[in-house]
Amino acid sequence: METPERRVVGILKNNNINFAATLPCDRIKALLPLIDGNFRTLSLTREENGVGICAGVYLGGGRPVMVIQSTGLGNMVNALLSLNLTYGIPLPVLASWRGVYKESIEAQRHLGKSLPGILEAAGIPYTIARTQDELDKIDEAIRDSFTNLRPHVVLLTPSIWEDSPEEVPGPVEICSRSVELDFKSEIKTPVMTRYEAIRVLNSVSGDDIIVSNLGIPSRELYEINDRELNFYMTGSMGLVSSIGLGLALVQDRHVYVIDGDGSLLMNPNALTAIGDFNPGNLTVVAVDNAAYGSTGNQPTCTCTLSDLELLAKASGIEDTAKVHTEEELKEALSRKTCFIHVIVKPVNAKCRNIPYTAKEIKERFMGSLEVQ
Ligand SMILES: Cc1ncc(C[n+]2csc(CCOP(=O)(O)OP(=O)(O)O)c2C)c(N)n1
Repeated sequence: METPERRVVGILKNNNINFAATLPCDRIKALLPLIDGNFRTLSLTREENGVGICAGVYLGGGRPVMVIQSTGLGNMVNALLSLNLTYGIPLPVLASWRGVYKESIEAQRHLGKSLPGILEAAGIPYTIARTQDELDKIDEAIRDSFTNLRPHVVLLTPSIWEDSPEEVPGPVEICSRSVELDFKSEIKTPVMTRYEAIRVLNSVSGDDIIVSNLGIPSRELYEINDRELNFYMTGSMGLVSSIGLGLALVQDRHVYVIDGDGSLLMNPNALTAIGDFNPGNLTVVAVDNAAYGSTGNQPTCTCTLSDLELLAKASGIEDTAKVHTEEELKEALSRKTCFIHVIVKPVNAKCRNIPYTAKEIKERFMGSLEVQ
C-alpha cells in the first residue's frame, strides 16, 4: 500500500531531489526515517543553518529540500529573504504545520496561526496541503521553486498522516564512547590584519572556491582579487560556513570559507554540522578580530571568554589550528586544515563596494562551476 509518507518520497525522487536537511516534528516521525533512507540527509540542530547548507548544495549543483516543523520557519525568515530571495536560490521546504489542527500544545498556536500571514507579508511563496489528495501540490511547489529560483514552503497539516499505517522505527542504540582532549591554546597580541590574512588565502586559492563573509571581509576579498569562484555574501549573518559546508558536500574542489568571530558565535550550529561530516575539502578560515568589525569593531566575547578553536574541537572538528602570522597561516592552509583560527587586529581596510548584484554574484559563480 502506498502510504502518504511513501508518496512524498516518490514526489521528491521524481523531482531529482538528492539532498535533505531535516529537523523533527512528532507528526512526521514516520516520514523522517524514509527521507533519511532515500536521500543523503543532514540532521540539523537549527533550521536557519539548513537554509545556508541547502544554499551551498544548490550553488554546487545539487537539488536540496528541507523537511521540518513549521515553527522552524520562525528562525529561517531572515535567511530566506536575505539569501534565497536576494540571490535567487531555490529551496523547497516541507513544513509539518502545527498549531492549527487538533493542537494540544498551546505554544504552537500563535506562530502556527500567523504563519500564512507572515509568509505572505515576507513575499515567500507557500502552499497549503490538508489531505492526502492534495499531496501533488508538493510536486508543483518544488517545480515552482527550481523554475522561478525562490523558496517555496508547503504547509502540511497533521490530518494528512493521521490514518497512515506507516511504521515508526524504534530509537537508535546509544553506544558507549569516550572523549580525550589534549588542548592548550595561547592567544598572543595580534600582528596581522584581516586584509593580510585574506591576501594569504587568495595566494593559495588557485581554482578553488572561496565563500566570504558579509560586510568588510567580502569587500576586502573583492579588492584583493575579484574572481568568479568568489561567492560574496551580503546578508544572512552566521551562514557563511554553512554555505561552505553545502558546497563541499557536492563539489570536488576545495572550499575555503572566510568567517568571522561574531558570525560564528551567532551560528555555532555550523560547526556541529561540519564536525558531523568532517569533509576533507573544506577549510574554515575563522578570522578572529575579537570584534564585530564590519559594524564598527564592537567587542565580541572572544576577547575575554571563548576560544573558537576549542569550540570547533568540541563540535567534532578534528583537524584544527591556531595561527598568528602569515607564515603560520600559509602552513596551515597548505595542510588543508579544516578549521584555522586566525588571530588578527580589529582593523578594516578601506575598500570599494562590490559593484555586482547578488544575482550576478550567484550566476557567475555557478557559471564558473559549470552547474547551470
Ligand atoms: C542578523 C544580523 N544581525 C546583525 C547584522 C549586522 N552585522 C553585519 S556584519 C556584522 C559583524 C560581523 O562580525 P564578524 O563576524 O566578527 O566579522 P568581521 O566583520 O569582524 O570580520 C554585523 C553585526 C546583520 N547583518 N545581521
